[in-house]
Amino acid sequence: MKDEYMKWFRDAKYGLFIHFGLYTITEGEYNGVTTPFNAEWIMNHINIPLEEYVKLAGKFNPVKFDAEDIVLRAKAWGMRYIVFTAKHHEGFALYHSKCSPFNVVDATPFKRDILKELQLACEKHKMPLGLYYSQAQDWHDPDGLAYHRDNAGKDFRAYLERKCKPQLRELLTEYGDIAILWFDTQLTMTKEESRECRDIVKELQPNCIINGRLGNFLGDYKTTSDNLIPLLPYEGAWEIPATLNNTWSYKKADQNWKDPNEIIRKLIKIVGRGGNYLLNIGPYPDGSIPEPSVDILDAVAEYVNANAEAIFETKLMPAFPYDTEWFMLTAKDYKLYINVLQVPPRMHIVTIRNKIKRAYIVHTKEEVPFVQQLSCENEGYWEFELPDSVKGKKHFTLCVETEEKCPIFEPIFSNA
Ligand code: FHN
Repeated sequence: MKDEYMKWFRDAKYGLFIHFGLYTITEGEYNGVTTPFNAEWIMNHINIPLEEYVKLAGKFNPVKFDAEDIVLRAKAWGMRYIVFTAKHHEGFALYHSKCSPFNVVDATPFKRDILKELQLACEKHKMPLGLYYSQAQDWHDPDGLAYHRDNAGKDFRAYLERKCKPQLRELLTEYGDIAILWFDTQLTMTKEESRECRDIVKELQPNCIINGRLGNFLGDYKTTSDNLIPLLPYEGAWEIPATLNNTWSYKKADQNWKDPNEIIRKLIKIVGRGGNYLLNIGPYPDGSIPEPSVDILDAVAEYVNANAEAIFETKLMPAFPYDTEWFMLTAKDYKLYINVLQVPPRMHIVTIRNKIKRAYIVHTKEEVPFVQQLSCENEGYWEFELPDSVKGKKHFTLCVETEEKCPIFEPIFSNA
């Protein structure tokens, strides 16, 4: 297959995004002002002058940052890859960059190469590591772009040559195998400029996957808008970056955490439509993970780990014709998974024509008796007799093995 190097990504389905930088230590507040927007944008949004902002580096000392703990947690949460902010729009490198002293080793009392620690922990535990890199925006470099600002007098080419391209080379030569280069906010980058970034990645690590936000349609897969799930199944690899509250880096004022059930629902919806869910944490200034994030991801993990076969290595399938509240479907060859999100009074599905071979509860492997017939409206109709073990359960998954390779749904409206 032409894009065989992407297979692991398409199968992975669920990843951990980590936003960590100097912005983290503000917790979304600076000199008594709370930013109204994402905390990692605080410099831009509340106009912190650069000479003030760089002083944050002197306070950056996340002594509780524990790369191995994060990787092990991600594994326990069922996640299959990590994407870490090597450099966000603020311009600060979370690794020991030789081409800019504005980095975690040279500019902070912490002096540890956070990315190196994460790389080693990921290698030890076989966790693919992706790097977020803000390729166009850089609020520290005089020629880096900034959204909401006049960039007219800047020499973007100079920034590309002086910082962006050399840093990409560092990241791709000094930190082992990089699974994904996760670019973000192309702004006015030309096709040629995006192409130059792509070429560096592919020259140094041909199997490194590039996300769609490189811009100019030069990525290897589509990155959707933040937190936006496509309505329909989408062919080709895609991924949605998403938050657990309303910000990416930690923000004290944002305690609007999502319910684990909502995350489970979104995960299944995304997977059923053929995508990956890249779910974010923003560590505290001391480097530890906020308890609410841990609580949510622990709760989601119970579902993910018990029903892993219905989530991972699944494949794109046609849209089910009804908007179902109580279940969502995922599929593999010859298998349809009915991910039950709210136990219905009667477990039945219409508009489905496949022939059932057997049905079982995924987490217990119990066989489930079924009836397969035509409904009184002459539609394909399945009904299942649920075992006592799932009665009263919030979520569970039923696997239906079918004679046919793919699900066959009937259209609701047809002239035939
Ligand atoms: O501006 C960034 C934002 O801070 C965050 O990193 C997200 C993650 O997808 N990307 C940009 C906005 O889309």
